[in-house]
Amino acid sequence: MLTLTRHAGDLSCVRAMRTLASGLCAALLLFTATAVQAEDGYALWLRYAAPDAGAAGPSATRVTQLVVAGSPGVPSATREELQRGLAGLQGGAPANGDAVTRAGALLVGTPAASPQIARLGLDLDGLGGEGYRIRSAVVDGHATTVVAANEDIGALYGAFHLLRLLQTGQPLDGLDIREAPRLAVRMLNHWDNLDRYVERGYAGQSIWDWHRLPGWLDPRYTDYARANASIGINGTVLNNVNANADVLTPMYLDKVAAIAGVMRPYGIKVYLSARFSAPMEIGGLDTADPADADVQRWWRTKADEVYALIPDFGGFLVKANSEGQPGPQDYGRSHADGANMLADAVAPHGGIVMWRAFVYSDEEPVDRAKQAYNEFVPLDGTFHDNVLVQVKNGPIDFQPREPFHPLFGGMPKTPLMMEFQITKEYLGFSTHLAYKAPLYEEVLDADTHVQGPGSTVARVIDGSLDGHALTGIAGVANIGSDRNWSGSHFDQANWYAFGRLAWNSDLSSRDIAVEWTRMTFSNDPAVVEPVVGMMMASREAVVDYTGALGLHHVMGRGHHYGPGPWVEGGPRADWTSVYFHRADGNGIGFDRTRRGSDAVSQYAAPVAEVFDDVTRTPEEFLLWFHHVPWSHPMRSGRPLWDELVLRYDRGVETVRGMRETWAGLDGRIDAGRHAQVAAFLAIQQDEAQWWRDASIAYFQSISGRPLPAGVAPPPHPLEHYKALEFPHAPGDTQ
Ligand code: GCW
Repeated sequence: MLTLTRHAGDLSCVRAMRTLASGLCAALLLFTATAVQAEDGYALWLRYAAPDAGAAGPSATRVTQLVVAGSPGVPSATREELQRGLAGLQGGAPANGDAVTRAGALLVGTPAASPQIARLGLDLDGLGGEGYRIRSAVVDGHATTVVAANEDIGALYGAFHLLRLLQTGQPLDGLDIREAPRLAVRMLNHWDNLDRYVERGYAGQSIWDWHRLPGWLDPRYTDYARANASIGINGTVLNNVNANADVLTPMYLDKVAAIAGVMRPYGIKVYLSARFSAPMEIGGLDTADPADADVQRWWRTKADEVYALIPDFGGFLVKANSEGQPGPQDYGRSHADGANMLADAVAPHGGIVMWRAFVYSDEEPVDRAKQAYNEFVPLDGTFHDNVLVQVKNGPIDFQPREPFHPLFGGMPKTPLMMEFQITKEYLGFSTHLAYKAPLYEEVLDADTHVQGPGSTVARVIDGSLDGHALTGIAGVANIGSDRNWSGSHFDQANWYAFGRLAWNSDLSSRDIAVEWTRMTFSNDPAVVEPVVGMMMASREAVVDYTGALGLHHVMGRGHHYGPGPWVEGGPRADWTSVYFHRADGNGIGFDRTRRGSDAVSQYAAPVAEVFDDVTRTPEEFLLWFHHVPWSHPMRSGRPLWDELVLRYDRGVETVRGMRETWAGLDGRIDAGRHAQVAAFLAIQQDEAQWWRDASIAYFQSISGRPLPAGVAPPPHPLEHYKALEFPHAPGDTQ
């Protein structure tokens, strides 16, 4: 469906038509109607839109014939996707064939399924099952684009790569591409409850419609699988890590099996979060002690039952002895005892266990940033072969900026899996535009120095540093039942970028933003450049207006919505803001140096030395590692207090600029998506201002310092901000 864009010219024309009933004007109006489609975001980056009028559109190359070798299952999914994509991009699907018979063909498959591919003798060594080659070749005398892989799933990934080339306007000649993923397990973690409530979800209900499953398979499941396969995601944990044991009952396992059936042709394995006490809750046992023979037998039998229904079931994700969840420590056993017991149950079936390291004890008085390391490092080397320890990117909890988690590099004998958060619990929920790829990139590129320079976090998790074959990465999903999947159009980019970096951690966040923008909005440089500019500035803006220079955990209590630097008291100190920022009349910041909590010593010596030294610590981590006076001189020459205040202002200013840039794109982007983004940016600007005002009001009440010259005072007294309440803010724990 075509809609008219609301150019000023169109409106004046409408006015003129009313008064003059001018036929000429009507013709002009039709003529100037641009091909901006009415869109709601459901298609994600798989819009396969025909070339934009007047812009450098998708590739001019036309595929004349489509040959996808192979039988049902993955090859059918590949064929359907290519047909759909080419039909959209070329304005009509090419002829299907069993073999290449004309120039301009696209040949996709494995040497085993296609004699024509086999005859080309392409070198597919080292690509594994998921890798692929894309080659311009001559097949039986016809110029052909070939997508070849060792296994069908590689061919599907190659097909998506080819579609990406076409969508982003790249020609199909002279191609010689070789791709294989760096990590074995690339997955989403849904924090979705069985009643469809999504913990830290801001995009509606869970997409898993448990009540209607297995009878009703929402077509959305297939589109979910397509979207994930397009970025190389090959696993999904369906339920919340704060798990309900019911998901392991026969009734729910039937539903899980139905979802697995939809995922299978797209190379996506289904996993479940397992509640450690399930043997008691649904198994009738009176203990969940991992050393107990009945408990071990229960899990083995349960694994057998799961695999009988879902032969390619991926395995279990476990949050144990963390934030009130049951676990092996309830019985005096270790995390390794618990993980290994479950690992043994799934091992005969080829399953894995992902055991989370997000732990901090109720009783420990130690700096929370240190606790996971303290608990897990002594267990290094004791986990069974099919266990991955899943570690959040930073030592606290998905803050807008954190230093990398010291466990990366601290457990060389254990494969560590990265856990990023795609949903924006601490970065403005779904209404703030914050492109998270620069955050992911910063962490992956961080150098642990454990084996000298170049020992990056990326090399820890891809196994190359310590020689692990079992490797993985997880992203806490931002997907829900909202029509646009992620709650906001721009949050789709975080899902997209997570998948792309999971496939290849060397990709740059900017290149990913360009790719995504071209596929999601337009190839028009007048759109791509400003949109990418907004995206690339956005995460730093959030850091600035929520608390820069290493401040962390300063948000509202419980729901985590909005500012709350004054939060204190309550059940535990390390759930308060004052615990983390430690502001007093003299200064601010958490002293994690050797003279303080000594968290710095959990890093390798060269890193520890930098973080321990206030003059060498990067300013973005200053208050993470140091308690410094308000007058501390910053590199800008300003005292810390002034710098902090100016950062708050800078954050608000960046959002104002983003809003202006977006307003300038009116008419170049379909009206529906443009309007929603514009409205969300207005919300973001108001809320950035609120964060800034409330934070300055609070910290000024502690520092007692005047605002730098020209800086506007907060419009309300501190008490106003403290009194605001948000009882039904979304996503809070239930
Ligand atoms: O980020 C915090 C969240 C909790 C979450 C927990 C975790 C699933 O506030 O909602 O629980 O981390 O990662 O386990």
